[in-house]
Amino acid sequence: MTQTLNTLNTNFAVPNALRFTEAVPGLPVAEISTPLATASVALHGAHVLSWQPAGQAPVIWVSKAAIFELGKPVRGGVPLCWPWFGPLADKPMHGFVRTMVWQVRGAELDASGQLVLRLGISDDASTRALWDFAFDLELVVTVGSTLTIALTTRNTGAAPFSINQALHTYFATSDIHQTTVQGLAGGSYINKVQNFAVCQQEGDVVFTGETDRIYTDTTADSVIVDGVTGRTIRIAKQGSASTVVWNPWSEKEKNIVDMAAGEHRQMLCVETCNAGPDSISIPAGGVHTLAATISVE
Ligand code: TA6
Repeated sequence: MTQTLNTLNTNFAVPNALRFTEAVPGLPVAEISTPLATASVALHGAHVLSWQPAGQAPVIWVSKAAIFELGKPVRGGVPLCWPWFGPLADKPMHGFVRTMVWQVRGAELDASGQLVLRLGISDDASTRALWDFAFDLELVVTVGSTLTIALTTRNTGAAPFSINQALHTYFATSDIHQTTVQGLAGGSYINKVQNFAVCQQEGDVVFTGETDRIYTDTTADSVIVDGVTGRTIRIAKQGSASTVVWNPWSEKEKNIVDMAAGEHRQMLCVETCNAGPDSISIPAGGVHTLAATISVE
């Protein structure tokens, strides 16, 4: 059942902090504005589209060419990949929840003035056709001077299941050539641009070409350093054993219809995941939460 804009504003608007608008007709967006930060979250995909703590430049990147259309993923923000990551036979890339319309379950200001928004979905005939399990998913977005995104999976069926998942977060940066990622040194990664070869990370991650890597067996924080402004963005995580780092670079970018020319220079993805070999098994009745807390230092 789709929640209309009217219903959403009547039931969930928070005075001086949250109201619902539409990105395009039929695609509601929670617009959050508090003294701590502004943010927006589309109900389509439970997709965080922006977050800007007070006094900072935007932290999250969305393409100028992004497409806002029912059933199409948005290029940028924080797409949710679930219950698989990447391609799977003839099924939708990165799973099916990033193109579903989620329900708002609650919204409130907490004691420290953070806006807490709860969205959810559960299995239906369309999800059963792609993946035959009973589930409930809840995304809690906590918007303040930090941003926390927590995705809780509940197995509501009688059979166990396994998932891969990602908070596929696109970050804004001044110039990818002068951007590094700290926190992954010494770890190993699956290099998707070298035929899935397993490689070892030496030092910080630097970007000199197409980069598409699954860092496995890591629970460490990642820190993005913008070498132009000196700004650092820390991503701390929970319930996550892998981190994906992605930049399509100039050639791949040309094949991405919803990315404008040259935009790869101002973005990178550092994704809080359970990807590749890091799958999560959830028994009947079991629960798992994947979470990232993003802060600007
Ligand atoms: O997370 C990196 C990745 O899996 C890449 O391989 C790349 O294709 C990207 O996601 C974007 O996927 P999308 O389906 O959103 O175009």
